[in-house]
Amino acid sequence: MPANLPPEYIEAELRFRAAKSPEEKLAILRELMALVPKHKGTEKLRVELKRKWTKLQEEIQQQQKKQKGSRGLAYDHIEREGAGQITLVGLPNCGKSSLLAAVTNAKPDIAEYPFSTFRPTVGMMPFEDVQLQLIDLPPLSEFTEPWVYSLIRQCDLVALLLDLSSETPGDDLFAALGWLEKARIRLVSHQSRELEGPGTVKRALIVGTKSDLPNAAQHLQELCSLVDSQFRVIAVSTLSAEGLGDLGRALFEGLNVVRVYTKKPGQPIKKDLPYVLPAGSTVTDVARAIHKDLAQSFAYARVWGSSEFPGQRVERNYIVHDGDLLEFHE
Ligand SMILES: Nc1nc2c(ncn2[C@@H]2O[C@H](COP(=O)(O)OP(=O)(O)OP(=O)(O)O)[C@@H](O)[C@H]2O)c(=O)[nH]1
Ligand SMILES: [Mg+2]
Repeated sequence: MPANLPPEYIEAELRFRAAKSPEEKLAILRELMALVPKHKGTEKLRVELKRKWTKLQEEIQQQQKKQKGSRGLAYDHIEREGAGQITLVGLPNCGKSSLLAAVTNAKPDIAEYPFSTFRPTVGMMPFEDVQLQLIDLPPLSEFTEPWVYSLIRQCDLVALLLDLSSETPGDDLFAALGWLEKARIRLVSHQSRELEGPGTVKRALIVGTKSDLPNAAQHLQELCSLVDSQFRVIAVSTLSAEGLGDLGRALFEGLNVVRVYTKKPGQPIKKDLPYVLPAGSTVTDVARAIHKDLAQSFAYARVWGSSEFPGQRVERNYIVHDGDLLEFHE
């Protein structure tokens, strides 16, 4: 039986053949499917169009998946929460995900084999009265996707993890720094005040992992003499829990922030949840964090903590310290 196709169909068919992108082809295919007359003579043709339709849809889906992977649209930014954002960075299998799982409630994938992490996982680590935001990342290697470096550039502190059971701790350190350098990221001491480029300069500290394994102590020594106080080095084990108790303070200190508490005049001296501000902030900065009008309107503040005597009256540009309690007077 002849198909008896209308001239519009022939015309659309020609456009279909000339179309380049799968999206364009799919749009014309829709037209073709609507134009083809529905009778016995076109049955084979309609099956063929349906087959093409399915194939094109699969092709488009795969293309979208690939683009998402390579551009990492979903992972380019992670909203900062808590007292600061810390990325867990290191070579494959060094124990990043294990550390996240040990100190937060997050459940990242952990495996004996390398390259087990392929997306970021966020966890909140409690430290005294604040929370530190940790981000577990895929490892540094030739396969590292650009979004990993984007997240490192945005964080407040890098925790560079190095496997203390590795026979070559020094080489590992230089390999990790080398990958970062290629992405124009340079790590400096957590105390460094010089954060000007070229590229991105990030404060960092080194976390030696798997300290329970043989030769870890010796490798830790090697590493410490190599970095020669350029970076603070802490040793931890998620197996024995060694060092995990001190990790919170080390990371908090690495963030270079201060916790400041406030109370209203006449209220008893009591520390509620703190405001977290960059180290070096003044009393006026604290007032601004509370409310922008207060920054304008207050006359002076009283400080309990870093001041010479409790409740001392201080000026607007007084620099606050971690743990200070402030009382604002209009
Ligand atoms: N003995 C010991 N093994 C550990 C410790 N931490 C991690 N491991 C082991 O090291 C292996 C790798 O751990 P992961 O946490 O998956 O390492 P990772 O750095 O996240 O690995 P990638 O995501 O693949 O880069 C696993 O077999 C862990 O059980 C530790 O403190 N002690
Ligand atoms: Mg991992």
